[in-house]
Formats: sequence, C-alpha cells, structure tokens
Amino acid sequence: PQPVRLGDYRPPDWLVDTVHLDVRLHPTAARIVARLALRPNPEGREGSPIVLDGDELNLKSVTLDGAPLAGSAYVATSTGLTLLAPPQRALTLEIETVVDPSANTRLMGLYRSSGTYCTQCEAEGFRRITYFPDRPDVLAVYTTRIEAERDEAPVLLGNGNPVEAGAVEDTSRHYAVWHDPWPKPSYLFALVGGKLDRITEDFVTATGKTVELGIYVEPGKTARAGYAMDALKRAMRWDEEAFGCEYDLDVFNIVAVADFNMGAMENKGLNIFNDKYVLASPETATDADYANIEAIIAHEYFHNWTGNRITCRDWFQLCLKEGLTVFRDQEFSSDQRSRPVKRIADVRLLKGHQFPEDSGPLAHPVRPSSYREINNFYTATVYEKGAEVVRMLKTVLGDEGFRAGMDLYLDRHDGDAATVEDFLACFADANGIDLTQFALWYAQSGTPRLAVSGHWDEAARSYRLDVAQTLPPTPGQSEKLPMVIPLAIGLVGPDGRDLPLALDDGSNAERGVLLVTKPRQSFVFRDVPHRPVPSLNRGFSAPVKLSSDLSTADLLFLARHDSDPFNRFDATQTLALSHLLEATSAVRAGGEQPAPDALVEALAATLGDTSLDPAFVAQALSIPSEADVAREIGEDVDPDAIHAARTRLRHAVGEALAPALEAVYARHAPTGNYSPDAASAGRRALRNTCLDLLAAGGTAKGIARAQAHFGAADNMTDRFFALAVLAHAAPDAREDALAAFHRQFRADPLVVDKWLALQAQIAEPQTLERVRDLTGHADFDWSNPNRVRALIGTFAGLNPTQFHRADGAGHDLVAGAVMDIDGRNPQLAARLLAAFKSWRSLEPVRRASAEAALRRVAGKPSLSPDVTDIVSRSLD
Ligand code: BAL
Ligand code: ZN
Repeated sequence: PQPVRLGDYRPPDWLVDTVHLDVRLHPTAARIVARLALRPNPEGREGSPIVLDGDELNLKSVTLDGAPLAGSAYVATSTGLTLLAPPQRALTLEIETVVDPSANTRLMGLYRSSGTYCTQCEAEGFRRITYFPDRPDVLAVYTTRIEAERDEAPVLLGNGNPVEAGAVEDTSRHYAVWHDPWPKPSYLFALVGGKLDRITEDFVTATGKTVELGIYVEPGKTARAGYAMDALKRAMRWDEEAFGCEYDLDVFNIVAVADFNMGAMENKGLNIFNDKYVLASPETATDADYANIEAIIAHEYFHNWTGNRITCRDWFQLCLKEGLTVFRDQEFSSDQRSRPVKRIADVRLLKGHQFPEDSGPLAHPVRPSSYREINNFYTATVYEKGAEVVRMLKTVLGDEGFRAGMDLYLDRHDGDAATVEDFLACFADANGIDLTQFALWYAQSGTPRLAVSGHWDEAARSYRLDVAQTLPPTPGQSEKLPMVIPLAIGLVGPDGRDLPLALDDGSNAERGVLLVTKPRQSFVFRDVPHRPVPSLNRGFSAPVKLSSDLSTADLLFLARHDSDPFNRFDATQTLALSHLLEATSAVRAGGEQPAPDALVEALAATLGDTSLDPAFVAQALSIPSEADVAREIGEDVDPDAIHAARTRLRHAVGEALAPALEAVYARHAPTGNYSPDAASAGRRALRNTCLDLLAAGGTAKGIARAQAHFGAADNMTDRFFALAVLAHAAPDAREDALAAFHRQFRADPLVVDKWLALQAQIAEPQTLERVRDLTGHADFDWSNPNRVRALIGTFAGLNPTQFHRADGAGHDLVAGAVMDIDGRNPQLAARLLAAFKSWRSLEPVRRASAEAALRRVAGKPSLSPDVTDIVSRSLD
C-alpha cells in the first residue's frame, strides 16, 4: 500500500450525524443493517462522491432515502463502497452486509472468542462490520439493536445506555437496544453477545449521579473480577479529583475475553479487555499482574475523556490520546502505590522497549508523519515516550501550570477530534509561553544524548555544569534541531544534603529544573562552598541518554545519599552497567573478569538501610538485564558474552552478600494472608529478590531454599518466582517443579501462559527444541494471541542468547512462526516480527543470520500489509 501522509490530511467530504445499527448475531452469517444519516461537510470538497471504507464484507443491499440504489449508482470493491454522484444534501443510506464472525481470525471487526461475540474496531475494524467513513474525525451518535439466540448469547451489550430489551416474538431469539448520546468515531464502537457472568456495583459521581458498573467474565470466573472492580472505582474517583473528569453515562461495562490482540480497548461505555488484565486471584495472579490490572483498568477508563470525549483528528495524532492517557495511568498508579518505585518501573520499561525502538530501523517520532499500516504504530514510542513528553510538559510548567493547560484542553476541545497542535496551544495559552521548540519532541525521533560535566571553582565558590545535547540521525531524519530538555538536578553537599540552587544570573533553577535548549549550554551556580556531587536528570525528568564525568566514588556517594530516590537507584544501576560492560569485554577477549567491588559496596549499603521501602530495595538490587547491557554496548553485540558476564556477576553478588541477603530474606517472611497491596507486594519483591540472588550464588543451600519456597508458597507471586529461580538456576530440580506447576494449573490458560513463558526464557541451547515441542503441546494454541506471545514472544523478547543463537536457529524459529501466523492474524505476526528491531547491533555472524531470516520473510508471497511494513522498514 501507498504511505498515508500527515501533510495530505483533508477534512471528510461527508459527515455522519447518526448511525442506527441492527445487528443479528449468527456464528457464521451475522447480518448488519446500518442506517446512516449523512450530509455534505461544509469544510469538505463540494460535489464529492460518498466514499465508504469496507473490508471483507458481503454486501446485500443499498438503499438511498428508502429506495433501492441502482447498480450503476455505486461501486463496491474489496476496500469500500463509493456512491458516485449522490445528491448534495442530507440523506439516509441503508446498507445491509453479512459477515462471518467465526472465520474472523484477525480479531478485528466482529469475531467470536471462546463462543462470545465481540468486536475490536480500533484502528480500522469498523469497516469489517459495515461500510463507513472509518476515520476518527467522523463523529456520530450511535443506536445499536443487537439480536441473538437467547441460549447462545443471553447477555447483549452495546455502547452507551440500555434503552430496551425483550424477546423476538415467536422465536428463540431476543434483542437489546443501546443508545450512546455522545458523538464518537467508529473506532469506539463495540458490541458483545455471549454467555457471561457479571459482578456489579454502583458508583456515585462527584455531582451525585449513580453509575451502574458491570464486569462480565466467562461463567464461573466472577470471583476473579473483584480486584478489577475495586481498581475501576478507585480510578473513577481519582480522575474526578486529579483532573475534574466525571463519568458521563448511566452504566459502565467491562467485558473480559480470552482472544484479544491488544491489552484492552476503551470503547465508549463498553471496555473490552484481554482477560489477562481483568482476572486475578492470589492463587493465579502475581503482584505484577495485580499492578497491571490496576493500571490498565485505569488507562481504559481514563480514555473516556482523553480519547473519547476528545478524540484524534487522524491516526497521526494517536499519541494525543495514548501518550496522555499513559501519563495519566502512571500518575494514578503513583498515587495508589509508591511514586518512586512506580517511576523506576516506568523508566525500566521505557529503556527496555522504547530506547531500542528509537535507535533501530523502526524508529519513528511520537507523532509519525507517514505510515503504511497504522496497526504497527501502537508502539512504545507513541505510548511510553508519548507519556514522557506529557510528563516533561508538566515538569516545565509546574503542577499548577500543567493543570491549567489540561483544564483548558478538556474544556476547549470537548467533543472535538483534535491534534497535537490543539493540545499544545492549550498549555501555551494557559501559561502565556511559547512551546514551538518543545513541540520538536513530537516531531523528531531518536533518543537525545546529553553529555554533562561539572567544574567546581574553589576560589569563586561557584560550580559550573557544561551541558551538550545531540540527537542522532534516525530513519528519514538526518538533520536534527536542538530540543528543550528539562533537566532536574540537585547539587549534593558532602553531608548528603542538597545545596540551594542559586544561578549566577540571579535566578533560581525553578523547582530544580534547568532548561537545556541549545546544543551547548553552561549553568553556573554561586555560593557553593564545597565540591558538590551533581545528581543529574532527577526522577528521569527527560527521556535522554545521559553521560557524565561522575566517578565511581561519586556514584557510590549518590547511591547512599541522594535525596532523589530515582537517582539513588540509578547510581547503583550505572555502577552495575559499567561493571558489566567491562566484564563483557573481558569475556570476549578471553581475559579475567574484574571484581565488582564498588557495586557490591553499593548493594550492601542499600540492603543494610532498613529505612528504605522494601519495594525500592528490590529494584535497587536487581542487576540490569542482558538487554540493558546490549543496549548500552550498542554495536557488535555478542549475547553469549553478556550472559556469561551477567551470570558471573550475579554469582559474585549472591556469594558476597549471602549473610545480608539471608537476613533480609528471613526478616520479610510472610506474616498473614496474601494481600495484593503495594506494601505487601514490596515485601514479597524484596524477599524474592534475595531468594534469587542467593540461588545465583550457586550453593546447594540457595537451591534448597528456592525449593522450599516453591513448596510453601500460598500465592502465585511466591510460587512462580521460586519456580523461575529453579528453572534458571537449578537444571536438576527444574523439570519436577515445572511438571508440578503444570499439573496444578493446567486448567487455567492464563497460568499456563506463565509456564510457557518461563520455559521460553531458559538460557540454554535445548530451549529451542523445548519451545518447538511446546508448540505441539495440548495446552498451546496458535490462534490465541496470549499463548503465542507467552511462548514465541517471550522467546524472541526475553531470551537473547537463544533467539540470537549463532547458528541462526532461533531467528528461523521466530521468522517461521511469523510467516505461519501472518495468514491468520497479521497484527500478531507483525508484532512478533518487531522483535528483530535491534538486529543491526548484533555481531556480524548473528547479524547475518537475522538479516537472512528477515529476507526470507520479505520473500514470502502474499504477506499481509502489517508484516510487509515491518519487514521492509527493518531491512531499509
Ligand atoms: N486504544 C487501544 C488500547 C489502548 O491503548 O487503550
Ligand atoms: Zn490507550
């Protein structure tokens, strides 16, 4: 397909005011009658045809204002329906189509998931239900009548509020009518029909309106929906308090389905979720699952304002709703849990997923300027970097200035299909500032590099920070302009306290933030009586790669004393990474690995500081991943050398800190029943991190402790963590433990996913065969995205030594899976293929094998547009 370009945007020629849908559900022949009230758009081109999108539709009839349309009046193709010369006035078009939900393996449009009828319309799925101007700037009021066999689908749900329901006379069928009063784009349409159980609760909004909340799950699973309900109510209250956003319908429903391409979908009043992000019980879900459920329930709910009430003008503006809504869900989780620990987790995710994307062939701006397949732009850049850009806006403007901008945005653009320019204008207007240079964060791809050096002038009692920024070239962008980088800093005095920040021009660095706007800049602070240690990019205030002249002693000092918890964590990570870089080089050179003395000293101090939050200590103790090290190395990467260096380091740390780790492990033994709250989860995280490092120390005692931990666990967090320790560190105990786990949980597909994912991560050559065998296991299912992501996605994403095997077999396995899946589910296939995104950074043998695998995929006839797009950009 030809690329779609932002610069080519034109308003729609025809608008749709109302949509009446009559959907008769049937397993293989669902019949949809769509009545559209259309009118010419005064801002469109005069005299235009009516161009409607369509995909895999079986067209039965078209009428215009009640009269059948002559065959010569329209053209129907595989991609749409065009009325060639419609009267240029308001008119009613009625279109009847038939679709086959059971054959819809792409999981876009109307499909069946374990027998339940459901829909997914973002980005371009509505056109697989009926012909429509399927673009986000066509907003209409929808009324939906859904009819089905009562036995097959006793529950019938639509967007908006329920209007009526009843039996279809003299038949075994029934119906329900739903009306959504809020104009919305077609991507927010949804319906559900199935045999589902529900939990329900009332929520009273800030202005006293009662909303009926419902969560629908497969029969027998309601006990596992309680946490999601609790999270939903907390999210609704939080959005009122933090942003003044109140819910606007009588009901809010969530439906959990087993087969879903995304995590969840924010359809108006009817969120549809991957059941992985709804269902939780202490026996089946880990603390991380609970945290994800809380975040994603909130995220989808928050879209009700940022995405639904204010939607996107076009798909280039995807970050307008996604980056902003991720920022909002991050803030919600920070308020519900520990803010520093949440920030650390978010930055790890950003560095782990977005930084590699930004430095490889798939790099794109937060707001791309062209795309071939929009489904491939639901990326870490649009979501996570998009959230960072909103966070920087808040850092630049301060809490009040940011809130003033948000209030203006929510007020000025309610009901609009808006752009990034509209969004930024609200913050500029509310604060009286110019955000032209800041807007480059949306337009320029790549991760900025910031080099910082500090100079203390004893005689002048001043301290100077020299800052240089660069932005490397990325695909399609060879020249870059300097960015606005809000650099939060502190100058830490010898007593560990922050010195006042007084700039020599008389100003204070407001809220401790320096605004870096030029390629090179110096900031001079006065009244600095001692050489300070600079704490740079506090709270990760800007998503940049920072290099500094901090010494090992400086980093050790910050690891102990920095008042900014993020940088305290980061100082330890920097020590670990610099050790791992050196150790990896030593492995490749066949030399001795250095001793990790400085790191061990920092970790010992953190472990011994009982004033620290256990969740924070757990994060600080975790050794950077192999992917972290590969990213830091950047080129000529040998995953085996990294693995060897990291294994050796974990062994050394486990050995050196054994007494302290044992003491902390013992001190954090469970004291009562499992509770998923953040404090309890933090204690478990720390205890399990100790268990892991002790086992990494390689002693029989360490392994025996993990076995006992596994046997004694009364919750999935502890059980699965112990299983993971055994799977990685104890080959002799591994198979029995895996088999016991499988026997216990084989009836539960979401737990089977954990079992599959864990095996896919084992860093040994036999894993390839194991993964192949598992694809033939009775509990594996190629048509379920969660199963495929758990096994193949984890192998490609979290097992660098085996995915990047030197013999190329890992690349072949994943490329083969991509080609197989592509015919059924192109979105899933394209996502898997994106695991190759850093292939150019590999050493030559592995790089050649990755390239050959990509070329094999590229050479396969009849690839989907989704996979074609990823493979061609990867090879460009
Ligand atoms: N809009 C797609 C799912 C999400 O980001 O909420
Ligand atoms: Zn979203």
